[in-house]
Amino acid sequence: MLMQIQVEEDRIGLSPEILRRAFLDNLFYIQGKPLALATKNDFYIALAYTVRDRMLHCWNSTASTYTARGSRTVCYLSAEFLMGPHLGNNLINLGIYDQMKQAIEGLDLDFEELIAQEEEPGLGNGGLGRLAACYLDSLATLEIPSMGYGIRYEFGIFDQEIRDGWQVEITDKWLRYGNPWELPRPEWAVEIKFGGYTEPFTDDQGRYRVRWIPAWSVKGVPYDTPILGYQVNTANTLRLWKAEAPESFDFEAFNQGNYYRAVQEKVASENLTKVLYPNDEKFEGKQLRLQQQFFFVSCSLQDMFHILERQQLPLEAFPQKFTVQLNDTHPAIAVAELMRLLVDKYLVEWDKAWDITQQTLAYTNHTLLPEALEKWALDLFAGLLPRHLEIIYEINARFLDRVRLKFVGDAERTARMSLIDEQGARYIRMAHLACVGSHAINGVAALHSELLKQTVLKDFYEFFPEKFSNKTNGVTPRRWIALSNPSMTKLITSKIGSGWIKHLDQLRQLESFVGDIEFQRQWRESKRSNKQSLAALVKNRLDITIDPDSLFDVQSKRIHEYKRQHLNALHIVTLYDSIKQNPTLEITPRTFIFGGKAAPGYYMAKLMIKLITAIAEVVNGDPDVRDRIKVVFIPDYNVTNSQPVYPAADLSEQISTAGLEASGTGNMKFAMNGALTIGTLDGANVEIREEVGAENFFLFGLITEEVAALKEQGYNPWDYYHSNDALKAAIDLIASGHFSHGDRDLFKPLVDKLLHHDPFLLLADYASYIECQTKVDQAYRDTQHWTRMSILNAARMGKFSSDRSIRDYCKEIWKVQPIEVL
Ligand code: 7GP
Repeated sequence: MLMQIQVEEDRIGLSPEILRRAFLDNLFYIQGKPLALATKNDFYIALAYTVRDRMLHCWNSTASTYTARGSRTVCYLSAEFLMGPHLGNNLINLGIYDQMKQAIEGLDLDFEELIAQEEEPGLGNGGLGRLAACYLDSLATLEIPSMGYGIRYEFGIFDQEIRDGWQVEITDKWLRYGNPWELPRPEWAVEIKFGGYTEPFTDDQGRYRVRWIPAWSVKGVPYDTPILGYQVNTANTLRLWKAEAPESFDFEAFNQGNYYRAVQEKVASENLTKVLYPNDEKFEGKQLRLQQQFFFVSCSLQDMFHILERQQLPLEAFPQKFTVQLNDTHPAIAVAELMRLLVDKYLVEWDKAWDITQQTLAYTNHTLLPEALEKWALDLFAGLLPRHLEIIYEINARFLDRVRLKFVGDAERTARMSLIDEQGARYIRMAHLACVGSHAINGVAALHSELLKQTVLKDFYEFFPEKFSNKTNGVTPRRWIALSNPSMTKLITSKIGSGWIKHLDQLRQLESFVGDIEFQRQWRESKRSNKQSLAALVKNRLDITIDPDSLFDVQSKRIHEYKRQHLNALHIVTLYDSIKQNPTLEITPRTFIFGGKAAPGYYMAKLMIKLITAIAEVVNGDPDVRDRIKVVFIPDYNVTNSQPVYPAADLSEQISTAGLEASGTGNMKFAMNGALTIGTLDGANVEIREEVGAENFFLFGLITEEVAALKEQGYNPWDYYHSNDALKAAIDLIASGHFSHGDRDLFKPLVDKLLHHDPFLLLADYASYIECQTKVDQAYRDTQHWTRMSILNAARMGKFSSDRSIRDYCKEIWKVQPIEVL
């Protein structure tokens, strides 16, 4: 019989007085420092433990409740979780932000400064990783039994510095000062095997079986982080795996006594979880990456089997106990690994194992870009996972038999759908594996899900249409409004109460205040104070003065040609050029703000950053411009640095080539915080516009079908260049060296690509974009009307709460119910 532990008031109490005592206690007993000797980091750690203590009893009650209720659990498998700093978020979810602020300020410490001490866990690149983080927040808030499974990278996404206008990558040492939010669980470590060969044998019951003799192995150690929901007792777990050398590995058995090579391999094993691959939407067929993928997938699946065992459930119960979501194809090897565990380890017969696998797994696709599609060279794959290759061959043989039966004589289709690409060098197609092994397949916005069915997954849609559905992305209003935008939060709550933080649809109630002059004034005041804060940050970090009364026009996201930051740049150059031609030109003063990282190996993206910073240098320094336009590139865009950006934006740039942005989630964060969108009909922009109303959205550009048709008929960017004087002038100015101290070569690759290929149709969309920007310019002058549009945007964003997305997944894919934790 377990004894109920005596929980001391100091560990759970929520009043400022108790919080203060607990904080000092933690400072003394955990950091070992009296007030007088403590550094800012000591204070931060003491503060973090004070908060963590208050989460731990929820965490333990949650675990006991789930065990007692035998809950069905959502397992979200993702190679990336871009969590952002935990402290502020946990304070919001515990509902003690103000009490803690009071407690800390009572000690004459700067509360915001301590919160800013946290090094965020940047364990993701961009949208896909941040989506996973928003989903964990919603899963906990909706009281859904769930577990996030991923990789504990020692180095997350690099820190970005800008030197001489260029991006420079700095190693992200986020664990340098320790991580108070995680608890290592070495007692639940698992072993992961790699390489070697397989051999058939007959077991003692006379069954034909296959044995995998691996060449090396690593140990996976789980590190658990509690994920607390908003004002509920539910605290779920994010379980991230770290690779370590195995305790005892009988390398002599495989290595003929080659001791040094074996030791080398042990060192290599620890490199497995060292670093996150910094590519966004570009596949790099590196062996270490495949090791990472298999490592965390196998760790997680083995963990699920252990849970099943601990709860004394039979193997058949696996798909009832667990529903596993594959966040893109990075964990798609789960299809083969689950089959291997069932068939080879647990001796389940193939058909039965296949049923379990399909019933368990579901797959989300996050991009249509062909360069992102994962396909592993067969030799590389075979060297690392020989048994999995055999299993994939078997899955493929059985699957293609069914294809041939349904589409008799259609050999081309069979070849297209094969799990193995055999046109030349052979590859394993991970998206195909994910589709075949899952019972559900979804895209992340309505348009994207349609395009999936019409393009990359067309054959699969025709084969099993019932598997396909859409789940439009969402973002958590806890971090992206309540925490990031306290002034707007306070204003909204003063009008409609605080229920909207959990039920974002309630924001609709703001519509009844849209004509209220006093409310409009307060709305503007809130936006202005947010702009002022961002201006102060920019001044502080970059020593650039920006005017909070100018229009803040923001594009922040990963730098990518398809996202077209250079189209935005062309607009700036056009404005600059018209001011130079006509120095008295009257325009709405604008501050152009950019932020985002480029993949280190993506030259064109890095050149786009250089172009923006080069334009900034010239424009900001030109006395003729007289502050009518300013350009700022905010370095090191990450979750922390993004939080003051969304609330300060007037205009949100969502200008990807139609059909290429699967959803976007920044678009949602901006609009929720009262920014208007200028955007193409792409990704979730389509649905945002539907919700907020076409009259409150600045639409421009070709639509997906027009993009396809134009490319089909033979697109020639030259025609646009020669027929549009402003466009020609802007491009010529860049080519002339005006922004590069006379250097005509610097931007040549970028200019040439636009003039000769322009795969993302900037030139085709330029005129429409500029015309739309002129409308923005005019609309902003009508302050009242702009305010009205801004309020309506925020009021109508209920659909884009990640709570709605998660409810859709729960109902339509995962079939799970909430379990209340008392
Ligand atoms: C992104 C998509 O580009 C973005 O449109 C979407 O909002 C986000 O996923 C979340 O669904 N994709 C990635 O970040 C990515 O790396 C390649 O995709 C697998």
